[in-house]
Formats: sequence, structure tokens, C-alpha cells
Amino acid sequence: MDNFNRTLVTTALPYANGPVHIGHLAGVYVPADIYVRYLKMKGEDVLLIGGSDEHGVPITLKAKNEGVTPQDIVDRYHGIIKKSFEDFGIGFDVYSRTTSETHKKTASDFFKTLHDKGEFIEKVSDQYYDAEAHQFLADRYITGTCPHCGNEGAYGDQCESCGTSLNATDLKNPISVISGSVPVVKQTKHWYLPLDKHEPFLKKWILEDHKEWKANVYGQCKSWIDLGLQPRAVSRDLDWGVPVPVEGGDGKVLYVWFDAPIGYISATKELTNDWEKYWKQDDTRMLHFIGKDNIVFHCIVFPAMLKAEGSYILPENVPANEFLNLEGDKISTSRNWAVWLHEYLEDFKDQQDSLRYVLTANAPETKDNDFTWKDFQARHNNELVAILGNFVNRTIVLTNKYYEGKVPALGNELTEFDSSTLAEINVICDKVADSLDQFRFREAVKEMMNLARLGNKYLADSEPWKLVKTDAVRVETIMNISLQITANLAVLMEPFLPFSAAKLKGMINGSDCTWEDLGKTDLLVADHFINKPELLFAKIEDEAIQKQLDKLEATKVANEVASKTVSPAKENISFEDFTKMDVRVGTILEAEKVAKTKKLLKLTVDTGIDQRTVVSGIAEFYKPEDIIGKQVSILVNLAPRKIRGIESQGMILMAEDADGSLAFIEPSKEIKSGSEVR
Ligand code: B3M
Ligand code: ZN
Repeated sequence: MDNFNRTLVTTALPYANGPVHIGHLAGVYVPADIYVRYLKMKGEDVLLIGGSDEHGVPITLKAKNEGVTPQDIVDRYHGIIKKSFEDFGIGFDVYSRTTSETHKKTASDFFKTLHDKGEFIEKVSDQYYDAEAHQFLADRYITGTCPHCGNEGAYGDQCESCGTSLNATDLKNPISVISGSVPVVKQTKHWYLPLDKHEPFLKKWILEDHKEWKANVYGQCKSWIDLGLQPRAVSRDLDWGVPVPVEGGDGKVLYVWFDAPIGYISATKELTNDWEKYWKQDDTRMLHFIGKDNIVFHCIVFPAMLKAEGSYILPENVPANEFLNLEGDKISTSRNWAVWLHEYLEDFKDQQDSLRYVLTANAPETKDNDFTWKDFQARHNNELVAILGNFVNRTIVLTNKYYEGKVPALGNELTEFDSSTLAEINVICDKVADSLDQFRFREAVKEMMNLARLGNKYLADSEPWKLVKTDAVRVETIMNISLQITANLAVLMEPFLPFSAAKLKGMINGSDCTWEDLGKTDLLVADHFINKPELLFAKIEDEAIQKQLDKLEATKVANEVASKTVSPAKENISFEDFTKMDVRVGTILEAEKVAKTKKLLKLTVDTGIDQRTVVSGIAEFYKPEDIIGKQVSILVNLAPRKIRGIESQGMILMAEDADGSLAFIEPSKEIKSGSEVR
């Protein structure tokens, strides 16, 4: 490993505002875990660092929506996320959180150091301010129309429709998320990291010195740098986060993307007093495992921060992945379009490895990829069950049957097929290592499966069951070789399928093996006793898959209903068209039910112009006796119509929601009947 003596692997800190789903697992945590398990099996000094990202605006908005504190939100989801990772065998050496005291101090000190070194610039800028709520509106506290694509639900920091990152002041028709009012512009001071100043360094460090980075990562960095880097604000007007620790910082916190990556440092500190060895020595190789939306922060912003601080190493590689879609649609927490890890385990108990396997085999390594339940079932049944499980099972069953579990000796005379099969074990194991070294996890897991394929083919072509009566010595050799393949598999599987590897190791009664042992053809010595077979993978039936598809279908239906809640705006009309309607404030004088109807009330309304009769379909929502004296809006120049034999002269205007529930439109204070509404 070149000049490195240890490796520090960090994984993106998921926001603690929701559980984690298959996209998280496929993009970041499974590959990182595979890689770290591999290095640990090689006996290398390596740490796997993780934690929850507990700051940022979305968390505060969720808290506001639920009427709880941000701390309540992050406590809830930190627990769920941490458990999901444990359940899926993600072997963190530490899984921390950015609300920990260590982190707050570490992030605060980091900011202060940069501040005192003069590494920030201070700028006063125009920011939106909610005059009703008396607060500045950071990022997602503002929504409006994207100036690039016209999406009406764009946020103050980003348009999720076209992916452009925005400043809130770029938005057209901005609205405050807190009060719904139109925000005003007010000046505020913030600290900026002058990325432009670091541009020459970043350009050389990435574009010249790290040409080996994955094409998707290198390409994204290049386009950012080519566009020219701008100073980035690293503070926000917000009350949830790490307080800005310098003069003028009252009411301001560190921007979540400033404090979050420092979370890697804080977590390492919590793990070991020796943390500086991992962060400050040149012989440490640091790797960031992340998804593609985090590339700029890990390849440009965080390195610039570390460089500015001066005492830290920079990442050696950032093997970021693209996105995983689900059944052809973008995974979305807000639309509940996801396979949540905790829910998967309810339906597929103890089948973590099946998901780990499929997500690795189909990982979005170089381009976005799709997860489908049919593909999940096919890969599970055709590969894990039919190849790997089948080979292992046959080998162990036959060993028990022929030799009562005692490993037979390898004979003296090997056929060419025996020798080439034994030689192939080594070749495959080397290929796996090679692929892992290059962060090619799809390729690696495919090679791992090739070892099971090799075994399957060897057993099928050698047909020991046909020879057992006639050529016992030959069968001993065949079974010995099959057992060596099995033992190698138990080792080779471990980074990918840790639960099944442990189970298999138990079945063959194997001792602890390291990566060094791979390729050896005497992992199980003659006369060693193995145990009885257990099922490694059970077939997944169509019903189980249908249940998942039904669940997604239900989500789709629910989303469609929800999207209808607000109907799209009608076509534009002219002002003239609008003025044709004569809407007045009227006062209800009398009200009674229309006989033999459920919905109708007959009202007498004082319109200021006259007293008139109006029939209105509101009986399900208002009792006659409750609405006498109420002021309402009435369209007075609607042509009279007969309803149930009663002439209705005008129409009471009602607000109606998606469920058909009705409410009067009343003036917010008492006003003379006949006042015009316009
Ligand atoms: N929490 C964004 C994300 O979950 C962010 C990552 C932080 S890594 C320091 O995609
Ligand atoms: Zn847009």
C-alpha cells in the first residue's frame, strides 16, 4: 500500500430527519463496509467512521411541522438509523452524531482557528427576512419559482427539479415557509470561505495529482473548477446548530455543511485518544465514501477548510457513487418512495445479506441504476440460492453422507480438471482483491460469485454421486477439492455477505482465516470434522415480491391523492373578465333546511342591495341555527337558477378542500353588508 501505514474511511453522515433506505446502503455504506472488512482481513490498520448529521434547516422545519423540538427529531432518527446500520452489519468503529459535545467544541474551535488565521472574509449581504416571524430565512425557509426551470417549489438553496444550486434572492415569487408571507430583504453579516483563493491549489491537487479518481468524481470537480470557484458562506441566521464563536456571531450558527464534515474528526476523537495519528500524519490514507450530491463538499469545500486550517491531511480518494432509483423513479423521503431498511427487515427477516448482495451487484457505481423487486428476486433466487447456496449445500450434505462429516484426503493422482480447478481458486481470489483495490465493488462481487460457479461446475462435471460405489478414492479427491472451494468461499464472502460467511464458517467448523489464506488448497485438512448443513439462502417466492410491489403501488396512489389536494391553477383571465363578477359581503338573516334534501339550506341574505333568497349546498357542514348573522361572500350577479323549486338569486362563495369539505369565506372583521369584494 504505497507509503501509507493506515487508512481512515469516512462515510457521509446521513441527515437525522428520516430513516435510511436502500439508496443510502447502495451508494455509501455497503461499499464502505466491504472495503473496510477487506482491509481488516488483510490485517491493516483501518477505521470506519460514521455518524448522524443533526443540524441544518430541514430538521428544524420537520420539528416545526410536528410541534416538537429539533433535538426530539434527531434523537428519534439517530436511534433508528444507528440500529439499521447495525442490523445490516455495517461495521462502524464509531457511529457518532453532530449534536455531541465533542463535536460542538471541535467544530467551534475549527471555525475559530480559521477566523483567527484570517482565512474567512466577512460580507454583509441582502437576505430575506420574515417580518411577521422576526427572523432571517435561511435556505429552505424560502420557497419560490426556480429562475432556471420554472419549478414553483424550488428552495432557497437548491431547485430539486433541475438540480441547480441557488441563492434565495434568485427565486421568483419568494414565500416564507414559516408564515407564508412575502419576505422582505434585509442586510446581514456572514463569514465566507474564499474558495477562489484556494482555486489554484485545488486545481493542481485534483486535476493534476488525482487523475486516478473515478471519472464521475473527477468530472464533477473539473466542471466546478472550470466554472470558477466563489466564496461560500459558512454561517447562517438560525438558532439550530453550532453557534458562531466569534464577535458578531449572536443569533448565527455554522452552516451545516461547515460543521458536518468536521463530524468525521469529532467522531474519531470520541473513538480514540490517538485520533491525530489518523488525521494529521502523512502516512494515513483518508477515503471519503459518499453519494454524488456530496462531491463538491468533499472534494472542494472540506479540503479547502482542512488546507486553510493547516494541520490536517487531505483525502487520498473519494469513491463517490451515483444514485439508485427505485422501480424507475427517484427515491424520495418526502414522497415515501423508498425501501426503508427497518421495514425490509420486518418482511425479510435475517436476510440482510440478500439485500447487501443485490445492492452491490447492481451498485450505481458509474451511472444511476434502478432497483426493482423482480431483479432482487431473480438475483437472490438465481445466484445466491441456485449457485452459491446450492454448491455449499451439496458439498456439505455429501461430506456428511459419505464420510459422516470427516474431511477426506486429497488423493495422489489429480486429473487435469482437478488441477485447473484448484489453480483457478487463486486466480479468482486475486481478481476480487484487485477489483476491491480499485473500488470496483460490482466486479468484485461478481468474481466472488464466480468462485461458487467454479465449485458448482466442478461438482456437477465430476459427478461424485455416480462414482461413489465404484471409485471411492476418486470421490475422496473430488470432495476434498469441493471442500477447499467451500472454505475459500467462506473467507472470500466475508466482506460482501458477513452474516452468511459466519454461518458457513460455522458449518465447516472453520477456524479464523485471513485474506492471506485465500487461494490455499488445504484450508480444511483431512480428518477435520465439519458440521451438519444449514440453509444459507431460502428461495424468495412470488408472493413476497408481490407484497412489496403492492406496497409501492399503495404509495403511488396515496401520492396521487395528495397531489390532487391542490389543483393546478386555471388559465389566466383578463382583469376585465375578473371585474364582471360582482362579489359582495352579505349577512345571513335566515336559514332553514330544504325539505327532503341532505345538502341544501335555503338562506335569506342581506346583500346591502336587497334581501334575497339563496340555495346553498352547505347543510352537511353548517347547522341553520349556527349561521344566522354570519357575514359571507356572495356572488350577486349570477343569473338566478331554480333549485328544488326554489329560485336561488346568487351564490355563497365557499372554500372547498380535496375531501369536499366546505368553509365560508368571511371578512376578517365586521364590515357593512354590500361591501364589494375585489
Ligand atoms: N448529511 C447530506 C446527505 O445526507 C449530508 C452529508 C454530510 S457528510 C459530512 O446526503
Ligand atoms: Zn429549477
